[in-house]
Amino acid sequence: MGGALAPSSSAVDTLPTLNVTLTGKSISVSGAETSGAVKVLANNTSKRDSNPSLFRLYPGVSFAQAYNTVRSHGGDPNYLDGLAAIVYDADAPKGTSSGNTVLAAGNYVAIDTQGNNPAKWPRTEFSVTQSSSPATLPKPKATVSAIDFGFTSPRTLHNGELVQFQNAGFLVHMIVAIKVKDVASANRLSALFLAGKDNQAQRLATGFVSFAGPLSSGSIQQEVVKASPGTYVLACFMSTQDGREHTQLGMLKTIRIAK
Ligand SMILES: [Cu+2]
Repeated sequence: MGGALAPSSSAVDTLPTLNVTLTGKSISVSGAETSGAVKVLANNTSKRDSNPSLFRLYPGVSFAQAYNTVRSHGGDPNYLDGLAAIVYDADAPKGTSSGNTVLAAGNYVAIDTQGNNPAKWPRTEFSVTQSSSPATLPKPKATVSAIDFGFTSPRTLHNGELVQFQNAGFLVHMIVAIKVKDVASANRLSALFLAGKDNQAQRLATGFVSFAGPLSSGSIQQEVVKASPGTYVLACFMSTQDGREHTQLGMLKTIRIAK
């Protein structure tokens, strides 16, 4: 009788696992390096937070080529267009954490993007081969999409549920959630971010959760939501070419996270 009563999250555990080990000084990848849906299992053995990101290099493109192109444009990851895609970017606190994504066959670079100096980010290259029977992602309980320039999502997410975070826009976007005291605070915080008054806005924040770091158009990341119940504002702080943050273009949405 066990099968029918098994929690739906068991589907997550049937995915092939891509292991990413982060020491703070190095990053290494092992396990399922085949195309299709995978569970990215991060093992952070350092004493601080890490931020594993997976970049797929387009055929014939070297890491140096992609890196130098972004660097020569002020670090704007939209300049990866045609060279590489950011397919996964999740926080990895000390210990183990995981998320699901879909890998296409190709050459990849795994980078720990924690810290302010990209030249020092630990990285490693690996390749993903075409699977003859690629796994598919489990059905999420809810989907949050970043678009140009806003979010589509249910009004309420639930702690402990599997949510799909995806970039359905054309530009690179992130999906973070800022916790506030109540809806009135959410409205004030949003008005301040819209006006570009980030420092004042941040004073209203009582917590912060990163659901997805910068992701390229089309990238999908599934995670079990781990956030204390309350009111949150979804936000994207990527910059436009004129220097304004996406929050100033309205990339803000008030949601509730329930038990
Ligand atoms: Cu954005």
